[in-house]
Amino acid sequence: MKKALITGITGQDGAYLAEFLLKKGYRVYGTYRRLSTPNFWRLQYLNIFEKIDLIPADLVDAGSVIEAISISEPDEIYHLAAQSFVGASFEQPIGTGAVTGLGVTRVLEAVRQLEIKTRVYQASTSELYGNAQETPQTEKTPFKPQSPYSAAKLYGYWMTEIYREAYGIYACNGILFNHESPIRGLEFVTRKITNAVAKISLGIEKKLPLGNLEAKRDWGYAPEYVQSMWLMLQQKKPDDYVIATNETHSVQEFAEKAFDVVGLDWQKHTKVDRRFMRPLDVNLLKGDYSKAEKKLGWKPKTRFEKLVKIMVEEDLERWQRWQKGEHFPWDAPLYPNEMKILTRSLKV
Ligand code: NAP
Ligand code: G4F
Repeated sequence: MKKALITGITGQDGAYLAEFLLKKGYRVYGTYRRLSTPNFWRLQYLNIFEKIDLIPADLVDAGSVIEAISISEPDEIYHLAAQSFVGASFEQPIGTGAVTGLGVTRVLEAVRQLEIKTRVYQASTSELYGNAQETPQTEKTPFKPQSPYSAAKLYGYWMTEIYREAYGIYACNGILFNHESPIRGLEFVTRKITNAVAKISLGIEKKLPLGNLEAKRDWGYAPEYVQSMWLMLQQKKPDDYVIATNETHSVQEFAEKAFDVVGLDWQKHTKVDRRFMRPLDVNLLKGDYSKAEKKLGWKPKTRFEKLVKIMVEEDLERWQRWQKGEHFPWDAPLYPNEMKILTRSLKV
Protein backbone atom coordinates (compact mmCIF):
# COMPACT_ATOMS: atom_id res chain seq x y z
CA MET A 1 0.00 0.00 0.00
CA LYS A 2 1.37 3.43 -0.95
CA LYS A 3 1.75 5.99 1.80
CA ALA A 4 1.20 9.74 1.51
CA LEU A 5 1.90 12.50 4.00
CA ILE A 6 -0.17 15.67 3.65
CA THR A 7 0.93 18.77 5.52
CA GLY A 8 -2.04 21.08 6.08
CA ILE A 9 -4.60 18.26 5.95
CA THR A 10 -7.08 20.39 7.93
CA GLY A 11 -7.26 22.97 5.11
CA GLN A 12 -9.44 22.97 1.98
CA ASP A 13 -6.99 21.23 -0.34
CA GLY A 14 -5.64 18.89 2.34
CA ALA A 15 -9.13 17.55 3.02
CA TYR A 16 -10.03 17.01 -0.65
CA LEU A 17 -6.64 15.49 -1.43
CA ALA A 18 -6.97 13.09 1.51
CA GLU A 19 -10.38 12.01 0.23
CA PHE A 20 -8.96 11.48 -3.26
CA LEU A 21 -5.91 9.50 -2.08
CA LEU A 22 -8.00 7.29 0.24
CA LYS A 23 -10.16 6.39 -2.78
CA LYS A 24 -6.96 5.46 -4.64
CA GLY A 25 -6.08 3.04 -1.82
CA TYR A 26 -3.35 5.09 -0.12
CA ARG A 27 -2.62 5.08 3.58
CA VAL A 28 -2.97 8.78 4.36
CA TYR A 29 -1.05 10.58 7.11
CA GLY A 30 -1.73 14.23 7.86
CA THR A 31 -0.07 16.83 10.00
CA TYR A 32 -2.07 19.12 12.22
CA ARG A 33 -0.99 21.80 14.67
CA ARG A 34 -2.16 22.40 18.17
CA LEU A 35 -4.91 25.04 18.28
CA SER A 36 -6.98 26.19 21.25
CA THR A 37 -10.05 24.99 19.33
CA PRO A 38 -9.62 21.82 17.24
CA ASN A 39 -10.11 22.30 13.52
CA PHE A 40 -11.04 18.95 12.00
CA TRP A 41 -14.42 20.00 10.61
CA ARG A 42 -13.51 19.56 6.93
CA LEU A 43 -12.30 15.99 7.44
CA GLN A 44 -15.46 15.24 9.44
CA TYR A 45 -17.69 16.96 6.86
CA LEU A 46 -16.20 14.75 4.11
CA ASN A 47 -16.59 11.69 6.36
CA ILE A 48 -12.91 10.73 6.28
CA PHE A 49 -11.67 11.79 9.71
CA GLU A 50 -11.46 8.24 11.12
CA LYS A 51 -9.52 6.99 8.07
CA ILE A 52 -6.58 9.33 8.53
CA ASP A 53 -3.47 8.94 10.70
CA LEU A 54 -2.78 12.30 12.28
CA ILE A 55 0.68 13.48 13.30
CA PRO A 56 1.22 16.68 15.31
CA ALA A 57 3.62 19.07 13.55
CA ASP A 58 4.05 22.80 13.18
CA LEU A 59 6.00 24.27 10.26
CA VAL A 60 7.91 26.62 12.55
CA ASP A 61 9.25 23.61 14.45
CA ALA A 62 11.77 21.75 12.26
CA GLY A 63 11.97 18.83 14.69
CA SER A 64 8.26 18.15 14.39
CA VAL A 65 8.49 18.19 10.59
CA ILE A 66 11.34 15.64 10.70
CA GLU A 67 9.32 13.54 13.13
CA ALA A 68 6.25 13.56 10.86
CA ILE A 69 8.29 12.36 7.90
CA SER A 70 10.20 9.71 9.81
CA ILE A 71 7.05 8.31 11.47
CA SER A 72 5.12 8.08 8.19
CA GLU A 73 7.98 7.12 5.80
CA PRO A 74 5.85 8.36 2.92
CA ASP A 75 6.20 7.53 -0.78
CA GLU A 76 4.75 10.96 -1.49
CA ILE A 77 4.68 14.22 0.47
CA TYR A 78 2.12 16.87 -0.39
CA HIS A 79 3.34 20.06 1.22
CA LEU A 80 0.19 22.17 1.46
CA ALA A 81 0.51 23.79 4.89
CA ALA A 82 1.01 27.54 4.80
CA GLN A 83 -0.26 30.86 6.07
CA SER A 84 -2.31 31.02 2.88
CA PHE A 85 -4.28 34.25 3.21
CA VAL A 86 -2.75 37.08 1.17
CA GLY A 87 -4.51 39.79 3.20
CA ALA A 88 -3.09 38.50 6.49
CA SER A 89 0.41 38.44 5.03
CA PHE A 90 0.42 42.27 5.00
CA GLU A 91 -0.36 42.23 8.73
CA GLN A 92 2.03 39.36 9.56
CA PRO A 93 4.82 39.52 6.98
CA ILE A 94 7.48 37.97 9.23
CA GLY A 95 5.31 35.08 10.38
CA THR A 96 4.22 34.46 6.80
CA GLY A 97 7.87 34.26 5.75
CA ALA A 98 8.65 31.83 8.57
CA VAL A 99 5.73 29.52 7.77
CA THR A 100 4.96 29.87 4.06
CA GLY A 101 8.56 30.41 2.96
CA LEU A 102 10.95 28.69 5.38
CA GLY A 103 8.40 25.92 6.02
CA VAL A 104 9.17 24.59 2.53
CA THR A 105 12.86 24.36 3.31
CA ARG A 106 12.13 22.56 6.57
CA VAL A 107 10.24 19.90 4.62
CA LEU A 108 12.86 19.58 1.85
CA GLU A 109 15.75 19.60 4.30
CA ALA A 110 14.08 16.88 6.39
CA VAL A 111 13.77 14.73 3.24
CA ARG A 112 17.44 15.33 2.42
CA GLN A 113 18.72 14.64 5.92
CA LEU A 114 16.60 11.55 6.45
CA GLU A 115 17.77 10.25 3.03
CA ILE A 116 14.25 9.09 2.44
CA LYS A 117 13.18 8.23 -1.11
CA THR A 118 10.02 10.24 -1.43
CA ARG A 119 8.38 12.54 -3.96
CA VAL A 120 7.48 16.06 -2.92
CA TYR A 121 4.68 18.30 -4.15
CA GLN A 122 5.08 22.02 -3.37
CA ALA A 123 1.92 24.16 -3.31
CA SER A 124 3.07 27.06 -5.47
CA THR A 125 0.64 29.69 -6.65
CA SER A 126 -0.50 32.05 -9.39
CA GLU A 127 0.14 34.89 -6.89
CA LEU A 128 3.80 34.52 -7.95
CA TYR A 129 2.97 36.39 -11.17
CA GLY A 130 1.70 39.50 -9.35
CA ASN A 131 0.55 42.03 -11.92
CA ALA A 132 1.57 39.66 -14.65
CA GLN A 133 3.73 40.58 -17.58
CA GLU A 134 1.64 38.53 -20.04
CA THR A 135 -1.83 37.02 -20.23
CA PRO A 136 -2.57 34.16 -20.04
CA GLN A 137 0.22 33.13 -17.68
CA THR A 138 2.28 30.02 -18.39
CA GLU A 139 5.13 28.19 -16.65
CA LYS A 140 7.48 30.61 -18.45
CA THR A 141 5.84 33.91 -17.47
CA PRO A 142 8.18 35.93 -15.20
CA PHE A 143 7.28 36.23 -11.52
CA LYS A 144 6.81 39.56 -9.75
CA PRO A 145 5.35 39.08 -6.26
CA GLN A 146 2.95 41.75 -4.97
CA SER A 147 2.53 40.62 -1.35
CA PRO A 148 4.57 39.19 1.54
CA TYR A 149 2.64 35.96 0.91
CA SER A 150 3.78 35.68 -2.69
CA ALA A 151 7.35 36.67 -1.83
CA ALA A 152 7.40 33.80 0.68
CA LYS A 153 5.93 31.47 -1.95
CA LEU A 154 8.55 32.60 -4.46
CA TYR A 155 11.26 31.54 -2.02
CA GLY A 156 9.50 28.18 -1.62
CA TYR A 157 9.26 27.81 -5.39
CA TRP A 158 13.00 28.32 -5.85
CA MET A 159 13.97 26.09 -2.93
CA THR A 160 11.94 23.33 -4.56
CA GLU A 161 13.86 23.82 -7.83
CA ILE A 162 17.18 23.97 -5.96
CA TYR A 163 16.60 20.75 -4.02
CA ARG A 164 15.53 19.05 -7.23
CA GLU A 165 18.69 20.07 -9.07
CA ALA A 166 21.21 19.90 -6.23
CA TYR A 167 20.12 16.66 -4.56
CA GLY A 168 18.08 14.89 -7.23
CA ILE A 169 14.94 14.99 -5.08
CA TYR A 170 11.77 14.38 -7.09
CA ALA A 171 10.05 17.69 -6.31
CA CYS A 172 7.38 19.54 -8.30
CA ASN A 173 5.87 23.00 -8.15
CA GLY A 174 2.16 23.05 -8.84
CA ILE A 175 1.40 26.64 -9.89
CA LEU A 176 -2.25 26.51 -8.98
CA PHE A 177 -4.60 29.36 -9.76
CA ASN A 178 -7.40 30.16 -7.30
CA HIS A 179 -9.56 27.15 -6.54
CA GLU A 180 -12.66 27.23 -4.45
CA SER A 181 -15.35 25.00 -2.97
CA PRO A 182 -18.01 24.78 -0.28
CA ILE A 183 -15.22 24.02 2.24
CA ARG A 184 -13.12 27.05 1.30
CA GLY A 185 -12.07 29.24 4.26
CA LEU A 186 -14.63 31.94 5.06
CA GLU A 187 -12.23 34.87 4.72
CA PHE A 188 -11.53 34.18 1.01
CA VAL A 189 -13.73 36.31 -1.21
CA THR A 190 -15.69 33.53 -2.97
CA ARG A 191 -16.87 31.73 0.16
CA LYS A 192 -17.33 35.04 1.96
CA ILE A 193 -19.77 35.97 -0.83
CA THR A 194 -21.61 32.63 -1.07
CA ASN A 195 -22.00 32.35 2.70
CA ALA A 196 -23.36 35.92 2.90
CA VAL A 197 -25.70 35.35 -0.07
CA ALA A 198 -27.19 32.33 1.70
CA LYS A 199 -27.57 34.25 4.97
CA ILE A 200 -29.04 37.38 3.30
CA SER A 201 -31.56 35.32 1.34
CA LEU A 202 -32.70 33.70 4.61
CA GLY A 203 -32.80 37.00 6.50
CA ILE A 204 -29.87 36.19 8.84
CA GLU A 205 -27.55 38.91 7.49
CA LYS A 206 -28.22 42.31 5.90
CA LYS A 207 -25.22 43.58 3.93
CA LEU A 208 -22.09 42.09 2.46
CA PRO A 209 -19.00 44.34 2.79
CA LEU A 210 -16.38 43.83 0.07
CA GLY A 211 -13.05 45.38 -0.94
CA ASN A 212 -11.67 45.60 -4.49
CA LEU A 213 -14.52 44.60 -6.82
CA GLU A 214 -12.43 44.98 -9.95
CA ALA A 215 -9.79 42.35 -9.21
CA LYS A 216 -10.02 39.47 -11.67
CA ARG A 217 -9.20 35.88 -10.87
CA ASP A 218 -9.11 32.53 -12.65
CA TRP A 219 -11.36 30.51 -10.32
CA GLY A 220 -11.56 26.71 -10.56
CA TYR A 221 -13.07 23.89 -8.50
CA ALA A 222 -10.80 22.56 -5.72
CA PRO A 223 -11.69 18.81 -5.87
CA GLU A 224 -10.49 18.78 -9.50
CA TYR A 225 -7.30 20.70 -8.70
CA VAL A 226 -6.07 18.27 -6.04
CA GLN A 227 -6.10 15.50 -8.67
CA SER A 228 -3.44 17.43 -10.58
CA MET A 229 -1.16 17.32 -7.50
CA TRP A 230 -1.25 13.53 -7.54
CA LEU A 231 -0.70 13.40 -11.32
CA MET A 232 2.42 15.56 -10.97
CA LEU A 233 3.97 12.99 -8.63
CA GLN A 234 3.23 10.04 -10.97
CA GLN A 235 5.42 11.18 -13.90
CA LYS A 236 8.84 9.86 -14.91
CA LYS A 237 10.51 13.19 -14.20
CA PRO A 238 9.66 16.02 -11.82
CA ASP A 239 8.44 19.25 -13.42
CA ASP A 240 6.37 22.39 -12.76
CA TYR A 241 2.82 22.89 -14.03
CA VAL A 242 0.19 25.63 -14.28
CA ILE A 243 -3.25 24.46 -13.17
CA ALA A 244 -6.06 26.84 -14.13
CA THR A 245 -9.24 27.25 -16.22
CA ASN A 246 -7.97 29.92 -18.68
CA GLU A 247 -11.02 32.06 -17.83
CA THR A 248 -11.00 35.22 -15.76
CA HIS A 249 -13.82 37.01 -13.90
CA SER A 250 -13.99 39.95 -11.53
CA VAL A 251 -15.01 39.87 -7.88
CA GLN A 252 -18.06 41.92 -8.94
CA GLU A 253 -19.06 39.27 -11.50
CA PHE A 254 -18.75 36.60 -8.82
CA ALA A 255 -21.04 38.61 -6.51
CA GLU A 256 -23.55 39.27 -9.32
CA LYS A 257 -23.78 35.59 -10.26
CA ALA A 258 -23.98 34.47 -6.63
CA PHE A 259 -26.91 36.80 -5.86
CA ASP A 260 -28.54 35.70 -9.17
CA VAL A 261 -28.65 32.10 -7.86
CA VAL A 262 -31.08 33.21 -5.09
CA GLY A 263 -32.89 35.78 -7.26
CA LEU A 264 -31.49 38.89 -5.52
CA ASP A 265 -29.86 42.04 -6.92
CA TRP A 266 -26.23 42.15 -5.80
CA GLN A 267 -26.13 45.97 -5.73
CA LYS A 268 -28.87 46.17 -3.09
CA HIS A 269 -27.01 43.86 -0.72
CA THR A 270 -23.32 44.75 -1.02
CA LYS A 271 -21.26 47.75 0.06
CA VAL A 272 -17.66 48.68 -0.54
CA ASP A 273 -15.63 48.66 2.69
CA ARG A 274 -12.03 49.84 2.59
CA ARG A 275 -11.08 47.48 5.43
CA PHE A 276 -11.00 44.75 2.80
CA MET A 277 -8.70 46.61 0.40
CA ARG A 278 -5.04 45.57 0.36
CA PRO A 279 -2.02 47.91 0.28
CA LEU A 280 -1.16 46.20 -3.03
CA ASP A 281 -3.39 43.89 -5.03
CA VAL A 282 -3.08 41.63 -8.05
CA ASN A 283 -5.32 42.93 -10.84
CA LEU A 284 -5.76 40.01 -13.20
CA LEU A 285 -4.89 36.32 -13.26
CA LYS A 286 -5.65 33.89 -16.08
CA GLY A 287 -3.73 30.66 -16.49
CA ASP A 288 -2.82 28.63 -19.56
CA TYR A 289 -3.04 24.97 -18.49
CA SER A 290 -2.01 23.49 -21.86
CA LYS A 291 1.22 21.92 -20.51
CA ALA A 292 -0.75 20.09 -17.79
CA GLU A 293 -3.31 18.96 -20.37
CA LYS A 294 -0.61 17.64 -22.70
CA LYS A 295 1.69 16.01 -20.14
CA LEU A 296 -0.66 15.06 -17.29
CA GLY A 297 -3.93 14.65 -19.17
CA TRP A 298 -5.49 17.13 -16.72
CA LYS A 299 -8.08 19.74 -17.62
CA PRO A 300 -10.74 21.64 -15.68
CA LYS A 301 -14.35 20.49 -15.88
CA THR A 302 -16.25 22.91 -13.65
CA ARG A 303 -16.54 26.39 -15.11
CA PHE A 304 -17.25 29.73 -13.43
CA GLU A 305 -21.07 29.78 -13.36
CA LYS A 306 -21.33 26.17 -12.22
CA LEU A 307 -18.75 26.81 -9.47
CA VAL A 308 -20.71 29.79 -8.15
CA LYS A 309 -23.92 27.75 -8.19
CA ILE A 310 -22.36 24.78 -6.37
CA MET A 311 -21.02 27.06 -3.63
CA VAL A 312 -24.18 29.13 -3.13
CA GLU A 313 -26.47 26.08 -3.12
CA GLU A 314 -24.37 24.22 -0.57
CA ASP A 315 -24.15 27.23 1.75
CA LEU A 316 -27.90 27.79 1.42
CA GLU A 317 -28.68 24.16 2.18
CA ARG A 318 -26.42 24.19 5.25
CA TRP A 319 -28.04 27.34 6.67
CA GLN A 320 -31.51 25.82 6.06
CA ARG A 321 -30.48 22.67 7.94
CA TRP A 322 -29.03 24.83 10.72
CA GLN A 323 -32.31 26.77 10.97
CA LYS A 324 -34.10 23.45 11.47
CA GLY A 325 -31.79 22.72 14.42
CA GLU A 326 -29.51 20.19 12.71
CA HIS A 327 -25.94 19.97 13.96
CA PHE A 328 -23.06 18.91 11.73
CA PRO A 329 -19.36 19.82 11.31
CA TRP A 330 -19.30 23.24 9.65
CA ASP A 331 -17.44 26.54 10.12
CA ALA A 332 -20.03 29.24 9.37
CA PRO A 333 -22.29 29.34 12.46
CA LEU A 334 -19.39 30.40 14.69
CA TYR A 335 -18.24 33.09 12.24
CA PRO A 336 -19.73 36.53 13.03
CA ASN A 337 -21.40 38.78 10.42
CA GLU A 338 -19.46 41.87 11.39
CA MET A 339 -16.07 42.15 13.06
CA LYS A 340 -14.46 45.25 14.51
CA ILE A 341 -10.95 44.81 13.19
CA LEU A 342 -8.25 47.43 13.64
CA THR A 343 -4.90 47.45 11.86
CA ARG A 344 -2.30 50.21 11.74
CA SER A 345 -3.37 51.32 8.24
CA LEU A 346 -7.05 51.10 9.11
CA LYS A 347 -7.35 52.92 12.43
CA VAL A 348 -10.99 53.97 12.67
P1 NAP B 1 -5.94 26.59 3.75
O1 NAP B 1 -7.35 26.09 3.66
O2 NAP B 1 -5.69 27.93 4.34
O3 NAP B 1 -5.09 25.48 4.57
C1 NAP B 1 -3.80 25.76 5.04
C2 NAP B 1 -3.33 24.63 5.91
O4 NAP B 1 -2.03 24.96 6.44
C3 NAP B 1 -4.24 24.35 7.12
O5 NAP B 1 -4.30 22.96 7.35
C4 NAP B 1 -3.47 25.02 8.25
O6 NAP B 1 -3.74 24.47 9.53
C5 NAP B 1 -2.05 24.73 7.83
N1 NAP B 1 -1.07 25.57 8.52
C6 NAP B 1 -1.04 26.91 8.59
N2 NAP B 1 -0.01 27.32 9.33
C7 NAP B 1 0.64 26.21 9.76
C8 NAP B 1 1.77 25.97 10.57
N3 NAP B 1 2.47 26.96 11.12
N4 NAP B 1 2.15 24.69 10.79
C9 NAP B 1 1.45 23.66 10.27
N5 NAP B 1 0.37 23.82 9.49
C10 NAP B 1 -0.04 25.09 9.24
O7 NAP B 1 -5.26 26.58 2.31
P2 NAP B 1 -5.68 25.80 0.97
O8 NAP B 1 -6.60 26.67 0.19
O9 NAP B 1 -6.06 24.42 1.31
O10 NAP B 1 -4.30 25.82 0.17
C11 NAP B 1 -3.34 24.77 0.33
C12 NAP B 1 -1.98 25.28 -0.13
O11 NAP B 1 -2.05 25.67 -1.50
C13 NAP B 1 -1.46 26.49 0.62
O12 NAP B 1 -0.06 26.37 0.69
C14 NAP B 1 -1.82 27.67 -0.28
O13 NAP B 1 -0.95 28.74 -0.07
C15 NAP B 1 -1.65 27.03 -1.65
N6 NAP B 1 -2.47 27.56 -2.74
C16 NAP B 1 -3.82 27.67 -2.58
C17 NAP B 1 -4.59 28.11 -3.64
C18 NAP B 1 -6.09 28.21 -3.53
O14 NAP B 1 -6.69 28.89 -4.36
N7 NAP B 1 -6.72 27.53 -2.59
C19 NAP B 1 -3.98 28.46 -4.86
C20 NAP B 1 -2.61 28.32 -4.98
C21 NAP B 1 -1.85 27.85 -3.91
P3 NAP B 1 -4.93 25.02 10.47
O15 NAP B 1 -6.17 24.34 9.97
O16 NAP B 1 -4.49 24.58 11.81
O17 NAP B 1 -5.00 26.49 10.29
O1 G4F C 1 -10.14 35.35 -2.21
P1 G4F C 1 -8.89 36.12 -2.02
O2 G4F C 1 -8.53 36.49 -0.64
O3 G4F C 1 -7.76 35.28 -2.75
P2 G4F C 1 -6.32 35.66 -3.33
O4 G4F C 1 -5.79 36.88 -2.69
O5 G4F C 1 -6.43 35.66 -4.82
O6 G4F C 1 -5.45 34.41 -2.84
C1 G4F C 1 -5.90 33.07 -2.98
O7 G4F C 1 -5.50 32.57 -4.23
C2 G4F C 1 -4.08 32.48 -4.42
C3 G4F C 1 -3.86 31.93 -5.83
O8 G4F C 1 -3.82 32.99 -6.75
C4 G4F C 1 -3.51 31.56 -3.37
F1 G4F C 1 -2.17 31.44 -3.54
C5 G4F C 1 -3.81 32.10 -2.00
O9 G4F C 1 -3.34 31.17 -1.01
C6 G4F C 1 -5.32 32.25 -1.83
O10 G4F C 1 -5.91 30.97 -1.84
O11 G4F C 1 -8.97 37.48 -2.86
C7 G4F C 1 -9.25 37.48 -4.24
C8 G4F C 1 -9.44 38.94 -4.71
C9 G4F C 1 -8.34 39.89 -4.25
O12 G4F C 1 -8.00 40.74 -5.30
C10 G4F C 1 -8.98 40.70 -3.13
O13 G4F C 1 -8.45 42.00 -2.98
O14 G4F C 1 -10.64 39.44 -4.13
C11 G4F C 1 -10.40 40.75 -3.66
N1 G4F C 1 -11.40 41.05 -2.62
C12 G4F C 1 -12.36 42.02 -2.73
N2 G4F C 1 -13.10 42.06 -1.61
C13 G4F C 1 -11.52 40.47 -1.43
C14 G4F C 1 -12.59 41.09 -0.79
N3 G4F C 1 -10.82 39.46 -0.87
C15 G4F C 1 -11.20 39.05 0.37
N4 G4F C 1 -10.53 38.01 0.92
N5 G4F C 1 -12.23 39.64 1.05
C16 G4F C 1 -12.95 40.67 0.53
O15 G4F C 1 -13.88 41.20 1.12
